[in-house]
Amino acid sequence: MGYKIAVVGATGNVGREMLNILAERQFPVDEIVALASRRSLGTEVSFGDTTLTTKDLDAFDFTGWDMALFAVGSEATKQYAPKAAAAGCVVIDNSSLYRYDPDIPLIVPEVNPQAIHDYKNKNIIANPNCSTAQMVVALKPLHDRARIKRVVVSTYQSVSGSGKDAIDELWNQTKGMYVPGQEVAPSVYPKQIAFNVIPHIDVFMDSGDTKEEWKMVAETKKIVDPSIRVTATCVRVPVFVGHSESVNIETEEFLDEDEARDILREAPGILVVDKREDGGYVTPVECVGDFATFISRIRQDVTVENGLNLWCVSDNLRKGAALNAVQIAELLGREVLKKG
Ligand code: 2RA
Repeated sequence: MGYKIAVVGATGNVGREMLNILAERQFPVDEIVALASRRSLGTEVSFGDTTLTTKDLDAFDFTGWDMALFAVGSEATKQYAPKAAAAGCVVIDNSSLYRYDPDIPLIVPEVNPQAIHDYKNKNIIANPNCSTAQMVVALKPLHDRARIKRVVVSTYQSVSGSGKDAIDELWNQTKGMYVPGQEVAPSVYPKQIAFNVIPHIDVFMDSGDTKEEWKMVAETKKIVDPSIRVTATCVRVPVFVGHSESVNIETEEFLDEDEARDILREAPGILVVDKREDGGYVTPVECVGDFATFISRIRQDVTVENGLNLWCVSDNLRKGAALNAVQIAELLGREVLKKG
C-alpha cells in the first residue's frame, strides 16, 4: 500500500528532478500523475524506467490524492495549492509563497523534522530556498554543539537556479565569445554571465539586500533558530548546476576545527571532503546528481573568539529543491500518513 502522489510543474528542471528522485529512492507510489500547464499538455516526462504524459493542472481534481509536490512559480502555486489542500491532498511547495507564513512549516528533514506535525492548519508544507537548504544542513549540528550566534555567508549560485532559459543563456553566451558575430546579449540577467559573476539574485529591497539574501536570513531563523544573526551576499556565477557557499560561523562556545569536522562527518545529509592539499575539497561540477551536502575547507577563524570557516557545495536542483521536497514527503509518510 503506497501513496497517490502528484508532481505539479513536472516539465520544469525541479519537477523533472522530483520524478527522478521519487523513482531513485523507490518512494512507495500507488499512483503518480505529472501535472503541468496547458502549454505543456501531453509532454512526456520520465519516471524511473517508465514515461508519464503530463495532464492538465487546471482541470485536475486532487480529491483522493495523498500528496502534491509543487514545483511551479508563486502565481501558479497561489492558484492551485489551496485547491489541492482543500481537497485533502497535502501540498509540499517549492515556491517561496508560503515559506514565511507562521502557520505553515518550513522543513529541512535533517534539521527540523519535528515541524512535520505543524502542517495540519493549512495542509501545506513549504520547501526552503535552495541556498538556505544546503547551509542549514551544515549549521544545525554545529549549532547543537556550540550554539551559533552569527553567520556570514557568500554564495556562488549556478544558473540552473534561474531556470532553463538561464542555462541556455550561459551556454549560448559562452559559445558566442568564441565565434565572431555570434555574441549573445544578456536577457535573463542584467549583465553578461559568461566569464563573469553577478552580485544580484532576485529583486533589490530597500535595505540594499536582495530578496535572495533576505530569504537566507529569514529561512535560517525559521528552520534552525531565530536567535542566529545572518548576513548574506548572493552571487550568480557561470556554473550550470551546483551552488557553492563560503560560510563563516561565530559560536557561543569555542569549537575546535577538528571537533567541528568530526561533528559534520557524523551529521545526516553531509559528506565531508576536507584535505589540505591540491584537490582536497569539493567543487560544483562534482556535486551534480548527488544527494549530499558537501563540506570542505573547515578551519578556525582566528579573527574572532569562536570562529569557523567552511565551504559548502550541493546540487541546487536536488538538496536545494527536489530532494528536500521528496525527503519531506518521506517524512510525512513515515511520521503521519503511515501508508506504504
Ligand atoms: C536561485 N535560489 O538560485 C534561487 C531560486 N532557485 O535563482
